[in-house]
Amino acid sequence: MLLSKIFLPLTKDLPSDAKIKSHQLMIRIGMIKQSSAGIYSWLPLGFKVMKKIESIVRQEQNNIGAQEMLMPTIQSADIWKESGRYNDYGDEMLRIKDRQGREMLYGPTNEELITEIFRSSIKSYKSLPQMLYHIQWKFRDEVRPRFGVMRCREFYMKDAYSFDISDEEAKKSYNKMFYSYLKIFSKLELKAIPMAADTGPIGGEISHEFIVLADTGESNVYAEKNIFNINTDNYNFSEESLRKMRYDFSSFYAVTDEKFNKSDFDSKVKKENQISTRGIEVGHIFYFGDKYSKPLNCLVDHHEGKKIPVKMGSYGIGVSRLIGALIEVHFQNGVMKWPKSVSPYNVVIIPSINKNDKRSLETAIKIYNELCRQKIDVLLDDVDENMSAKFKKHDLIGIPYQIIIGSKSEESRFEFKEVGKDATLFNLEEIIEKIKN
Ligand code: 5CA
Repeated sequence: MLLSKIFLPLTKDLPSDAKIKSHQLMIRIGMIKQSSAGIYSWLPLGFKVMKKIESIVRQEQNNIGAQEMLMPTIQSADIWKESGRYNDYGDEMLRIKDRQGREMLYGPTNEELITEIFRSSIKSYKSLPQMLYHIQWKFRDEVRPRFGVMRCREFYMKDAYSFDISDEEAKKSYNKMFYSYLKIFSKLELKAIPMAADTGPIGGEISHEFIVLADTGESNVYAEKNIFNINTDNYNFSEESLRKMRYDFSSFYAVTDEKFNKSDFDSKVKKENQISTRGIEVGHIFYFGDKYSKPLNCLVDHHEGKKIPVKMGSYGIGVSRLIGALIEVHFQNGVMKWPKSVSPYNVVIIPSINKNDKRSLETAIKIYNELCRQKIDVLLDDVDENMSAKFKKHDLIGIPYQIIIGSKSEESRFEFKEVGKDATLFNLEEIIEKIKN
C-alpha cells in the first residue's frame, strides 16, 4: 500500500481523557475513533492489527479441537431469566425492547445462549466432549469506561465454552484451554501469567486470569517472581504434560486482588521473591460445572442410564483489549514496535522525497513491486515530507522493519533496519530473506 493513499488520520490532538500511552498512540496513529463513551470505530490500521490477533487466536483454538461458530449480539431476555442472571447482572446489561415489546438485551457474555443451543442439539454422552467458540462484539454498560480499548462498553471478545460428562473430564478441557492461552500469548510476544482469580458474575469454583504486567493495568496482582521463568515451550498437548503444566503453575503463588491474602503471601513466598504490582487482564477462564446447565435443564444421557446436567466451563480473551496491552508493553521510550505476528505491515520503505531528484522514489517503487510480488505486506511512504518527520511518524506507526532509501543507499544495496537496532546495507535478496525469516 502507498502511505499517501491509505486512510490513516494521524493527529496530535488528544482527548483529555487519553491518559495512558496505548490510548494516546491509538488515537495519534488513527487506529480508532471514539463514537461515544467507551464505543469506538476501528479504522483500517487498528482493524488490520485486530484481524491479525483474531487469526492467531482462531488458529490456536482450532489446534486444540475447539470449533468456531457465531452467535448473535442481541439475545432474548428469556434464557437469562431461566438462569437467574437477568436480575443479578444489574446495570451493566444493556436492556432493549423490540417493537412487540419483547425484552431483549445486547449480550455481555454468552453462557445462557450457548447452553440453550447445546440443550436442544446434544442428548447423549457419546457426543461429548465438545468445545465451541465465537469471536464477537460484547456490550457491557461499564460505570466508567476508560483507557481507550482497555475498558470499553463495546468490545471484541473470543469466548469459548466446553461441555463434558464429568468434573474430571471437564478439568481436562480446562487444561487444554489453559495450554491454548499460553500458546496464543506467546505468539503475540506477551508474557501473560495465569493467576488464580475471583469468578465474579460468571460464577464457578476454578478460575484464572491471564495477566500482562503493566503499571497502567487495572488489576492488582501478587506473585512469586519465579513463576515468570516457567518455559511454556516445555509443554505439549498430551494429558500428562497438560497436568504437569497446571501443577507447575500452581506451585507458585500468583493471585489477583480478590484472592489475595497477606499472611498467605508472606508465609508462602520469601520477601525477596515477592512481586506485588499491577497488570492487564487479557484473558479469563472459568470452570463452573452445572451452574448454567442445571437451571437451563441442559441434560445428557449418562452411560449408566440416568440424565445428568452437562459440566461446563467458559474461556474469554479480550481481543480488542489485547491491542492496548501490546502497546503498553511494546511502546517504549517513544518508539513502537509491533510483534511481527500482528504488525499492520511486514515492512515499510522510506525513500527521501525530492522534487528535483526522483531516483530514491523510483528505486523505492521498484523494491515495493518486488516485495508485493513476493507476497510481503509492504507500506511505501511516498508522502512528500522530510526524512526526520518521516522517522518520527514511523516511530509511532511501529512497523518492525524499515528499508531506507536515501543518501546512504548504494546502487543495489539499501539501508535495512529492524526497529531498535542499527541500520545496515544489504541487497534486496538479503532483505527479503530477513523479512521472510
Ligand atoms: N464468559 C466469560 C468467558 S468466555 C467472560 O465473559 N469472561 S470475562 O468477563 O472475564 O471477559 C473476558 C475477557 O474480555 C476479559 O479477560 C477481558 O480481557 C475482556 N474484557 C472484559 N470486559 C472488558 C471491557 N469492558 N473492555 C474491554 N475488554 C474487556
